[in-house]
Amino acid sequence: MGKFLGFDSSTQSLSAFVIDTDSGEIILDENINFGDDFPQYKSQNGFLENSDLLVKHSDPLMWCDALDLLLGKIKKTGFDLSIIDAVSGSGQQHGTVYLKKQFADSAKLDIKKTVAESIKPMLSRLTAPIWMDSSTSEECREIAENVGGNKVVQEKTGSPAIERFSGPQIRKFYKKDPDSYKDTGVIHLVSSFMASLLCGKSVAVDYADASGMNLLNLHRTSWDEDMLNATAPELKEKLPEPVPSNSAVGTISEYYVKKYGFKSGISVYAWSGDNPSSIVGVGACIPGNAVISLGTSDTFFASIKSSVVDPDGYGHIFCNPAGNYMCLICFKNGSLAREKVKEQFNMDWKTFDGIAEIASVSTPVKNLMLPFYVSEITPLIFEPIVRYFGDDDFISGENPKKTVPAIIVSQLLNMKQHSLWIDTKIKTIKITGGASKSDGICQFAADIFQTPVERLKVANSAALGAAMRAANSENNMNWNTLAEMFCLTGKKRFIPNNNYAAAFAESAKIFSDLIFAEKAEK
Ligand code: XUL
Repeated sequence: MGKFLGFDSSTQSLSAFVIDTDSGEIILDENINFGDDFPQYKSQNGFLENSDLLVKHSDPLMWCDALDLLLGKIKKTGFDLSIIDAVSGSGQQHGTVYLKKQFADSAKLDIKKTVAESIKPMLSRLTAPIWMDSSTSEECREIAENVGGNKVVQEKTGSPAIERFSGPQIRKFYKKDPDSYKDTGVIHLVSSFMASLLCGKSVAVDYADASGMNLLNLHRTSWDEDMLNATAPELKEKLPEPVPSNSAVGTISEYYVKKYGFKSGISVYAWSGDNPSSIVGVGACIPGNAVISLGTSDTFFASIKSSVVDPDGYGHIFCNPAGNYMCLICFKNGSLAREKVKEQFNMDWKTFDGIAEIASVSTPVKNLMLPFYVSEITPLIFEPIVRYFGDDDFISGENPKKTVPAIIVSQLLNMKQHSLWIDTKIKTIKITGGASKSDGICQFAADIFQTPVERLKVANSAALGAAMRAANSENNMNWNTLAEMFCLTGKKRFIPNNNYAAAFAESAKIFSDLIFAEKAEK
């Protein structure tokens, strides 16, 4: 029993949760936002502007500064960080940070400097490609070819070669800038980079987040020699060791003890990806529940026993931090696309949600959109496409009462159609993330999936999951006990309206045909 800190280093913010496993309460919930708090990094949505819309990079020094800013903010509130017994965290998946050998040998932080000032001279690449980057199609083709095709990549790593995954990103860097690649001593994921910053040394990466690299052999949970060779030379020497998610990877560095008052010697447990941490944070690490997480990206994931793969290659299999596997499908046009509609009609979220709620309880929505305001991962689309299909007063693009329901329904139909390959029976959908606050979205999800939807009380399930993972790793606390304590769902359960089943099944088919036609045209 004790107090456990979980961080979440996401695309747009860094947050921290502290859970108290004696009282069953969340005793700290703080965050900072990159866009608002760091105008100097010119990253309003957490990434740098680039004239090539397929390229999305962030400045890793912003993540370093974020640690100082968030911990300083927590200290200022009077919260006593010396009560923390163990720490873990979650990071946006797939992003890679490139550091010189000096970091691999000793990433000691200087107490007289900020974290960013200590780390700056150790970077071998100034920016970090993140999960939103889709600029590596050529490298994906080359990697697949090098190992005998995408079926082999998928069989070994749980996914075909995917643009945003770390392996293709590493290959692109090696090809474009071989000298800096050579100068790189260690390549970290966002999760293992942030854990390293806490420990003041280069630490291991957990199996779950390592599964999103196209480099880990899922069956052996070790780096796959063929994948390494297909990606870049001498890569094995540059990668952290993959370890089980409950491994202690170090202890908190003196920097944080002296500066922010942490207790000396507490364990830092392996950080994981945000989605693997979320599966724990929503209490769904045991098969039977699927999760819809509505954040910068929308994701659909579930805990599964076998490593069955998606024949269309959109879904991924990752190691599950709680054991066995999880499947995941990621949609890039998540909240950023919903936000575009909100901005188009100059409305606030309350109005957006109000329209969604009214629409969700009237007739089933038939108007559809191709709602890809930015390039999309699922389905793979490289240029924005926004098209309307349905009533005249919807196609005009001037009717918010029709556009809001249409984007929500179309996004959920896209999710439904791309999750049909999952062979585990789903009894309940747990919904989390900022947009899950909308009753309309929850009801539409229940009707489209024809499955009851439960809304999690805590919206940031990645930070909560990270804190729960720290508690499980430190004290061997049972997942069910932790879930009963912290993964509470709201009183309201969203029950599917059976009368809408046929209409939404028909819309799902039409939506798939629209995508097929669009892709055939390209
Ligand atoms: C998952 C993915 C995104 C990021 C967002 O594969 O790319 O969900 O993890 O942080």
